[in-house]
Amino acid sequence: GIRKAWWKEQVVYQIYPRSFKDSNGDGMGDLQGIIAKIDYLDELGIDIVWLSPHFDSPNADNGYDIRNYREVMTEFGTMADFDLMLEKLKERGIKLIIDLVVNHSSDEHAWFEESKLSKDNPYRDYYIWRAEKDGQKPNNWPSFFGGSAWEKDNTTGEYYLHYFSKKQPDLNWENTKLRQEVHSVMKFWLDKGVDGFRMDVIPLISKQQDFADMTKTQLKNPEIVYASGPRLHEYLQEMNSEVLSQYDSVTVGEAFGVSAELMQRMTDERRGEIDMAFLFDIVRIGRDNWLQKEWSLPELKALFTMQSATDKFHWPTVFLNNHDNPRSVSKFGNASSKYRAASSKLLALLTLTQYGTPFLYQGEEIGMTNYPFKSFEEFDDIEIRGNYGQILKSGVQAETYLNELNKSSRDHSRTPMQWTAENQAGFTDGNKSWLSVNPNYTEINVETQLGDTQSVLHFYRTLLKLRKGNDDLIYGDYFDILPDHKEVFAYTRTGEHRTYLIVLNMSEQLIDLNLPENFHSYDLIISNYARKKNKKYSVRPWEAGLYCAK
Ligand code: ISL
Ligand code: CA
Repeated sequence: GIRKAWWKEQVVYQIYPRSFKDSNGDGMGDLQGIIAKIDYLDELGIDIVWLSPHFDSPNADNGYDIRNYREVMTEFGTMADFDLMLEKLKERGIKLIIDLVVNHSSDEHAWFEESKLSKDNPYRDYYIWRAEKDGQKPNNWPSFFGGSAWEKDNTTGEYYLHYFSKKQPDLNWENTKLRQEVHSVMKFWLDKGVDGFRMDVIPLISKQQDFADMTKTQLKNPEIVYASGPRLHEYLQEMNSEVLSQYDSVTVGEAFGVSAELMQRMTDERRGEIDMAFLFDIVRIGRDNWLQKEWSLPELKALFTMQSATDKFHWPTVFLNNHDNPRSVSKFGNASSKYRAASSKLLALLTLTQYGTPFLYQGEEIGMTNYPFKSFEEFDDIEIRGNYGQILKSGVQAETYLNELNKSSRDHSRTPMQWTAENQAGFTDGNKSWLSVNPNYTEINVETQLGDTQSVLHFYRTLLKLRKGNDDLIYGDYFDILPDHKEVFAYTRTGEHRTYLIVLNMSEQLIDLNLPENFHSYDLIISNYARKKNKKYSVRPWEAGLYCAK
């Protein structure tokens, strides 16, 4: 059977620190704000916090551009605040994993300041420099944040590589000294008691050394070329043997650009690389770069079946939301006032009864929705600012692009956490936040839901309690019983002691389900509707039910 592990049984909650809670009224979230909310996290019942980057950064990409790996971003507080937060979390038995962003650093990192000084500087090879070629850039590789992946630096007249913004130069993992620096940073935080890492775009760290131009087809999804470097497994195995294997830690890699096969290799426990990975096929279903196309429920179900049909050496992650994707209730549920609560609960049941480690995102537990952006100026995201000009120059109408951004922009999930119906949703005591609060905070906020046993928040708490220590739900075999149904997602989890049936109507229709006779004897455990018992399973709009065989 599968090898049991704490990180396979527990639920992770992602905190985006700048938008979680502001403690000093400057409109920017901070670590003291997180400390103030640890009781809330404890009562919610999550087990692990994944903290998005808290390190010193000029914030070109909201902290995913690190200037000092051993210091806390001044806007977020001090190292003493970090230590206190870690101590308080541990007191409650809550683990902490932090964000390891080592495919690139900030261009303001001391290493880069040195590296760009001269071609023979000892830090030159910490980054990837190439000379001009026939008056051109070294090749046609693109940046994800617009334009070329090469930026010319006038001091030496050479170009440096940056897959993301030019303020995020890629680190050169070919350089053993650089790899040792990364290992040392990892030990610094693990020795403080951190429980592991989420590894930012980790498949991109090995570069194709021929730096050949990409073909037109490759240019459509450059991440596929970037994620197929020759030494990725070697670097991960070295990181594991040099660092991770010496701690009881967990690692989850952002499997950006990798195929399911490559992901399987990276997370095969026999290979000693990383424990888990985020595949984006589910959370980005229907996405074609910035376009959000239609998708069908059978397509979504097939992805869940694929990732759970794994052997005992692998373990998937389950998530519908993070800081790079729109709000799950707006993408997968129904954000209308009529069905928002019901569909948020349905997504809670889906996420917390699927096969794999669930990752919740701040605000998902109260059903926060996308933000009504009215103009490009309202967006903060460097990915939009960097690409906007190119996209409009390519002939895309401004309102078309704005309409698409209102479906898929990363900023939807970055608006401040909604704590109360008061000023700035109780996120800050100040009179403005770094990114505007969603105007629906008066109806959707923690405080309103805390006292309401029918709230989304209460539903998450109940499910988290029900799931804790329930090996049948956690390790039970997964089986989709209606893979072709267009509106209903119904599956079983069969453990050693109990079989559970989960029935989710992901539509606004009332549907008569002809479930196999044997399911009619199942007991209802929890539903998002006050259900009357009846012979057939007629499921109401966005109805979600968890049943258990006697
Ligand atoms: O798909 C994407 C690129 O178009 C983005 O969602 C994102 O850049 C990608 O998933 C990688 O994300 C990670 O690395 C980025 C950072 O901006 C993201 O916030 C981080 O999650 C660069 O560090
Ligand atoms: Ca603050």
